[in-house]
Amino acid sequence: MTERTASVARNTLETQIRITINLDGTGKARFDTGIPFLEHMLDQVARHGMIDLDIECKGDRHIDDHHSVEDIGITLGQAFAQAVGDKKGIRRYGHAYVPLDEALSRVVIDFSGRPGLEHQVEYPRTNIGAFETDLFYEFFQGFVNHALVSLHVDNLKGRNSHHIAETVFKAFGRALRMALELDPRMAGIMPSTKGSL
Ligand SMILES: [Mn+2]
Repeated sequence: MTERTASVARNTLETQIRITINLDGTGKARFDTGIPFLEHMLDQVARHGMIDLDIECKGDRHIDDHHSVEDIGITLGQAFAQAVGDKKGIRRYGHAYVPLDEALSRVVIDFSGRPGLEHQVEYPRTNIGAFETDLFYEFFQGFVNHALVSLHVDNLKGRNSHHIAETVFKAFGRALRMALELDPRMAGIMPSTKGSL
């Protein structure tokens, strides 16, 4: 099997980011972003997606975390698009429901080649620690635009914002894992009657 890995560097005046991923990893993660709650969430994606993630970000965090979080989403999306290659043999669609105590979220993803985000998540708190919860939307929008996926993120239940976020990111990891898994019956076959994705 060809390696499904990617290394992407993205540099702007606002952020300098380097990301290496392996879609067929063991869930190993290394982060150096200065944004601990985002790292806690991306750790869930690595572990539950069985994807190796190495993410470094130096950003203009003296302003706030907005540029860094959005640009990590963008760069991660670019890395996924590169690593997934021509998409032959993948399951293409993935979904997961993940609970954590009272919280329950559902994520559905399609490696469709078209960007689309439906994000229905309301956080009771504006902040989780120092992290601003409205930045989760910016992360997913950046990811979707560059991974070229349709992504539906729905929180179904929850009271605690930390729990809600964690169910969203664990479900995102599980849905990615399902969608990117190679289906032995689809070996070498494009999972679309259009012939390309
Ligand atoms: Mn936690």
